[in-house]
Amino acid sequence: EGDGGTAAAWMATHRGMYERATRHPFTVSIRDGSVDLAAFKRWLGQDYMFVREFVAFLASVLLKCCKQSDSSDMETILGGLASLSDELSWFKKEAAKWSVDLAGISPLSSNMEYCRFLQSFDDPEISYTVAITTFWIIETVYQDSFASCIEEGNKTPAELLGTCQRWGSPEFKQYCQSLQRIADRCLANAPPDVVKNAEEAFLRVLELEIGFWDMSSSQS
Ligand code: HMH
Repeated sequence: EGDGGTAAAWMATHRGMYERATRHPFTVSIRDGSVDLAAFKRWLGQDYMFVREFVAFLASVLLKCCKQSDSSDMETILGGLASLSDELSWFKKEAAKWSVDLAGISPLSSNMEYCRFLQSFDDPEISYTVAITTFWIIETVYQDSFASCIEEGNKTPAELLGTCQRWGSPEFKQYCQSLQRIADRCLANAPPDVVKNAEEAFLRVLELEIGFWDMSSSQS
């Protein structure tokens, strides 16, 4: 599973960056139980705003997919888009539980930077291959990060387990693996310049994810 494809090859080539994104001090602190709850609440509010922008990004990926026509990827992407509806409800419920006022939040600069990157995919010139690869790695960083918080030996605080299970569950992992198969197939058929752009987008996501965790851990 996931072996032999371009996606797995990039995760290996860029191992250092990948691990900085998926074993960040913020998620490591969740796993070892030392997490600062103010930081967690900051993450929650900022990620709610991010996910709203992510809905629009996914709509742009879906549109590119539909225009490609010759693929059965549509159902996977549409399923992902549909599940964001539930995710937004979850954020509202979780915010209420932590007394985070979602209406009063403004995006911090790393979040705005990430959202601008997502908005850049509205450009019809950006290919489906680059967009689906970007989508795959965005989801995978969360999957890997939160799965590590529920691995054996974790000391994750009980009140954070629900959050970790949302992205750390076996179902979410399977979904990420479906996205990886789609990305690998697209990359295998793409011309070299498109593959290069996809790799750049892959690295940019890792950088933006690290910035997002940094922003959550410490107000800057
Ligand atoms: C910043 N990256 C960020 N937020 C998310 N919710 C995901 C990835 C995964 O959906």
